[in-house]
Amino acid sequence: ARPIRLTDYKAPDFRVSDTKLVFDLHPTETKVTATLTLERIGAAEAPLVLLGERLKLLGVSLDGRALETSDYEVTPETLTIGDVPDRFTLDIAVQINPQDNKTLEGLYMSSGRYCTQCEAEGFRKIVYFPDRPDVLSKFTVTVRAPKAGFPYLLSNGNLIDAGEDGDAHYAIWEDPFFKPSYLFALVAGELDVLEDAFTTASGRKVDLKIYVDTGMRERAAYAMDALKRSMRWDEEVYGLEYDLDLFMIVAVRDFNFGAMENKGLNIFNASLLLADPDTVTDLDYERIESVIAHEYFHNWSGNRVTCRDWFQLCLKEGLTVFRDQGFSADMRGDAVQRIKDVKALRARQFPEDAGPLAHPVRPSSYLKIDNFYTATIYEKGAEIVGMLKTYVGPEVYRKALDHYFQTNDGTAATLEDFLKSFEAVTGEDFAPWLKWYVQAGTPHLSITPSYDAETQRLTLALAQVTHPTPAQANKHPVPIPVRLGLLSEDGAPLTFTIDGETVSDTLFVLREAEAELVLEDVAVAPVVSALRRFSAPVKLTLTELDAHKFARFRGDADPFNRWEAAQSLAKDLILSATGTAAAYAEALRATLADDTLDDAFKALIIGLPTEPDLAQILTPVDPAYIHARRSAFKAELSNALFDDIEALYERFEDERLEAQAPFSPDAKSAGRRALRNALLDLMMASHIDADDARREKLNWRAQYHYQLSHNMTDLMAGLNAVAQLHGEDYDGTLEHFYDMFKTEPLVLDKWFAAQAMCANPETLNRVRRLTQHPDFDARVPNRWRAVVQAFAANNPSVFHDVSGQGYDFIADQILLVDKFNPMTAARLVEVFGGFKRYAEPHASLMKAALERILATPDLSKNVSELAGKALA
Ligand code: B3K
Ligand code: ZN
Repeated sequence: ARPIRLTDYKAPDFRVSDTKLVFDLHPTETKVTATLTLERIGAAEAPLVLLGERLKLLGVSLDGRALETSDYEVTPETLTIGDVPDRFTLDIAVQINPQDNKTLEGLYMSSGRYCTQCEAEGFRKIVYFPDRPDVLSKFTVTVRAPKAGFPYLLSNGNLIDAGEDGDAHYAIWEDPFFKPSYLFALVAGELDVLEDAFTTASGRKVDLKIYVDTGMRERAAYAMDALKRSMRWDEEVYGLEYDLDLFMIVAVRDFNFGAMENKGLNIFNASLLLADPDTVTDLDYERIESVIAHEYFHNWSGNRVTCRDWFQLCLKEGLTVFRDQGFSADMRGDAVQRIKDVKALRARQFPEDAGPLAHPVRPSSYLKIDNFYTATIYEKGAEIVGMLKTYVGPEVYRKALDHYFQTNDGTAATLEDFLKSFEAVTGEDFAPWLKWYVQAGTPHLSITPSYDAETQRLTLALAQVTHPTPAQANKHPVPIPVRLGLLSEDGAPLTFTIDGETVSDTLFVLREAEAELVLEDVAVAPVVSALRRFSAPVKLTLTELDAHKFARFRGDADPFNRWEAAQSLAKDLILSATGTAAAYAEALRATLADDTLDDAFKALIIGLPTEPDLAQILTPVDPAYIHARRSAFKAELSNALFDDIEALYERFEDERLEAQAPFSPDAKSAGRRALRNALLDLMMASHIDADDARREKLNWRAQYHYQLSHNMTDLMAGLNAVAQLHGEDYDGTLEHFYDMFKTEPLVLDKWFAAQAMCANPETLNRVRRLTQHPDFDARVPNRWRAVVQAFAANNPSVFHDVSGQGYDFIADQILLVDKFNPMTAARLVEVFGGFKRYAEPHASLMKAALERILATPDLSKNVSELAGKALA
């Protein structure tokens, strides 16, 4: 297959000012008719090339005249009409089979309902069309289906007509906003609806409707609340209002990813919408809130201003992630949100950027764009917007964004257009920032301080380097905003003078490969707190004493760096074979006793770096060593603090039993639960080498926690505690859980995932057994991910078992799912991505698994692109 390249971009030859679609829905023989109003805007001799896949063409007419088969050419991916006038109307009729469509792209059936997923290139599986994001059209859609079984017929925009026709009925939807085909959506079937309304800042009333499986209406209440808060927030923070009279969301069970921002008709994976205390955890509430916001925010960043081509994907995704992170920070606290976002960035994006699948935030070529919905596009893309905001400050940032939305509204834009808005409001050249978009790899930043007590001067030597990545050997410096402050060794903030001003915090932008920064009037030898709030997505090496890290752990004024110092110390201590937990335990004890810190922050700081975090800094990676060292360190920490954490846990336990307050998902209550559950988890770690009395106590605690929980958050924490001990109770507890929730698919996903993530070696056989379980179905992406993805991505010590059986299992699963759902199968290839960094025999075994995948006949483009790159 030939790659698509950014440099080959060519503007479309035809405009489609108007698109009328008629759907006659049928499970295996749906008829789709498109009437397109076309106008030539390119070369006079250019033929009309429409894209289409897996379509049965029933007929084409041009300006009302039926075309002969000799008038056009059909290939498996195109329909080409050679000789067309400059303005004309084209009628196309095709037949498709939604029931057989297990790719979950285009029009497909889920739980007896019709639904669609078009981004990025799914519309071409519905009808022939110039299916590219820079062709914007006004859509009018007629949906026709039997009344029985399909009472709701939904599409984008406003309902303009509806009626009956014997046993069938129809609805006609008109979307007044020009949109690309990837934002088209249709849903038809039996649904329950939760209704509400929102009045915009300018006083317009918007009807809000969330459609869910019958009987699930109450579980949409939290999503509705999150939606209204998102709408208000976007008005207040970005000055952006909703633009239609109706906003609909539909939850479906079978979905390849999280959710989709179709204009006026968002479609959600049910796992990111349905919520109540008995079936979802606090983490689910948090994710639902942020994804509801994300898809809603796309209405401006994505829909009103869309992307010229798919290389610009991060124009909408990076910006929208940055916007949803801002929303979550306002809802739940900036420091805690920032730590979670950086954890996610490091867990997913940093390894990607350091391995064979590294690509720029704006890639330069691809085989399947589906493969580029990556952490780099989303998370690193968001970091770049964040750096721009840090650099220009919040007020100028808002002006630049106002300018961006005003000047690009109704168009398909590029990253250059985005940066132009920063240039327009500052008068500065933003070309250097474009390097962040076109250059792959995480920059390494080093800072070496030297203090002269006599002159009270602190000199910081800063340097940056980005290592070569595949197909990009030479790297250039990027602008790196470095926020930094000083503290004394006992943790008090320390002022200094820069540019004649006395401050305790400053922002320096490193633009070249090296620079020197001089801070004056530094009264004592300082502790340097650099890259505060993680002001740039880089790997920092700061030359400092461990005592300085401890000082920051105990009292950095920047909460992010306080957490960061703890993580950095823990990483060093875990990986050095001689590290002991004593001093670390003392600092953690002080942190837990600090009443000025909130519970959610404390819960985060209790969490040690994960095994994948540690794998990023140990070369070659030895998964068994990492697992053993981390467990030993955690056990030592647990033993050192046991009485404290137990007392704290008990205090919360009493409080919980006394309060009897109804469950609330708010940030404060969730933080309390997170802390109590983190304490439980840390207590459990002491089971290694524990005596009988301790073991019995831990068993009892885990069971008690599990049995006395009144919500899914605590229940899962209890189940995970039981799993960590992996004692006699484990199977019985799993059975009990299964019996309670066997009719709740979303909860069963948690049950499957908890087993797949259990670090006991026995899990290797268990995951195979789980794929034979009557409730397992590889065709349901949520269920498949709950077992297979959870195992490969979140259970490193077992996945990387020296036998190579974990690799074999995952390779088999990728090949199995690739036969019917390539998009979802390909997502999993990345778990083999970093194989070259692993110690033997892992590296060879992982490589063999990739080779076996790549050698399989009839592999999809999706999987072969990623497996090929991973091996290169
Ligand atoms: N834009 C969609 C992602 C589409 C993925 C297609 N493979 C959801 C989102 O980012 O909001
Ligand atoms: Zn998005």
